[in-house]
Amino acid sequence: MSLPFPILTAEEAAELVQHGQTVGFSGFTPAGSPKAIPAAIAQKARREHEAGRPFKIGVITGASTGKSLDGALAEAEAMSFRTPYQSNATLRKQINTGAVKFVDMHLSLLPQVVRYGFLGPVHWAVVEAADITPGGGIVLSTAVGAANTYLRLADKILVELNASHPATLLGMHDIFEPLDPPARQEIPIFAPSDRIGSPICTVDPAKIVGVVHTDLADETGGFDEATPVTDQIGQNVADFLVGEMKAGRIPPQFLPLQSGVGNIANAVLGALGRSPEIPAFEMYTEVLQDSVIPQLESGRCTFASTCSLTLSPEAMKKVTSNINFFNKKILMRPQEISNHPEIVRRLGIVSMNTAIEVDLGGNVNSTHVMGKTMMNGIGGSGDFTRNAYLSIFSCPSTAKGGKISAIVPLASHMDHSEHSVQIVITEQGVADLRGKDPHERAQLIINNCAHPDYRAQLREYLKLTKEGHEPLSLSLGLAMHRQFLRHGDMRSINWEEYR
Ligand code: 0RQ
Repeated sequence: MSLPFPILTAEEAAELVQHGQTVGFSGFTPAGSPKAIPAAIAQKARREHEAGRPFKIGVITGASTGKSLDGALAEAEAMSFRTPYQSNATLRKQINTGAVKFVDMHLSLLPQVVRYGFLGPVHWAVVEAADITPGGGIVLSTAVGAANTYLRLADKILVELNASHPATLLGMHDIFEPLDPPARQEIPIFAPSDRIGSPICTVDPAKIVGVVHTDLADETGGFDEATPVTDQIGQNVADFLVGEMKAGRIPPQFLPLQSGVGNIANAVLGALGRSPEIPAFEMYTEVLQDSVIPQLESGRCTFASTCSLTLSPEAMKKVTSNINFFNKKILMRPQEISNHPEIVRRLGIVSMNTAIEVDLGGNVNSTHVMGKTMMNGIGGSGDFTRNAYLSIFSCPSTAKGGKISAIVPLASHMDHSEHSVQIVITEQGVADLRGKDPHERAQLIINNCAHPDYRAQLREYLKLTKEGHEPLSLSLGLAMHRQFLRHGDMRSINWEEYR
């Protein structure tokens, strides 16, 4: 089918993007992110810099992206502003030196923040598509992210038509964008498989200024091999959920699951799939990782609503080679819907996210190492945690070979407060914080989740903080962090040194 749009090379498309403009890119994680155009924009930035001219753009995406987008643009020093989430090592460094301004945002909020105009105008939508019609119908590829909003709001559109994603992905997306207040109504999703929108994004064809043909696989990384620690965390989560079913707090047909990204999340889902006592389950989540694909095939997972298919090339091949099956099992939604608090609360989701550190009050830091160094961002973890039926945080009890305890007196940065965090799980065990006061919480977290190397010193801290509703010492709360920065190891702290 011939298209009425100019067919451009990636370089020609990049030439159109000007210094100082804001670009909304499709994708959510490396899945569905454009590749050729951002890489060409990075090349253009290098040329401009060599010619002594400034060239930086504002980059808004769905979540993290791949090496051709965040990687290439960061290496070319072509980004002035970035939101809402990232996971690229070069960009992370630039954020932490202040070279790139980064706004860490709840992913469900991003599309409305853009619509409300809080981030200024979006000059370009650059989206990856599996198919496009002459009338401006766009079949997105392996994610929706916030692409539907960028396509509608942007002044101009560039499309990467990627032959590596089959046009048969048509039907796997459900595009729905709420109206803004005061006209907003309910989002009519009552089960993870409910379809409420359109399988395509429809745009004014006059806004499409170019189509770039590509044939590039998503730049998704693999996972680290499971370790005894990650396996044990997964097992502890599965055992906890079985206990909740037996106690009648999870219904026999189970509740929809959300799971974060990364090694821990992948291991947890693997363990849930293997657990014979957990019935077949549905997912209402933002990221579908490799471990869910065999579970969809075997029927352990009966349906997955997601925002992206963050799959390795091998797992993606399984999906595309059996697309008729997976088209009935997977639905991709905009992040505004996949992460929407209204739906998370209504469906009674069991949320499972990963912490960097948890404090004795049950507050969770998901984003900043030693309180100041940005790791990735809050992502969707807050959207789900605050509204889940059961909100679980898991992490290994220690990091960096045992030199850092993930259980600390006071979180050095706070993303999820004690009011939202219900269950903490490490390889050591489970702290169920529901209905517990702050002193009970602290005892449970130390006894059940802290590594044995740290239990005695955490108990000493508690002894020093008996008074008050919260077990807090203003002078000692961050002493274990200071101990690490001073001595390279949080263990064997002498509390007197920090009084
Ligand atoms: O460092 O990479 O140098 O080895 O953090 O940690 O244990 O491999 O775990 O891959 O699951 O990532 C919280 C970062 C965990 C992630 C986080 C160091 C550790 C290692 C990675 P290395 P692991 P994971 C869905 C929902 C926030 C967003 C979210 C995350 C590296 O899960 O970004 O949940 N979550 N979104 O050594 C110093 C500590 C540490 C530490 C871990 N206490 N101190 N370093 N690390 N704990 C996603 C989206 O919304 C898109």
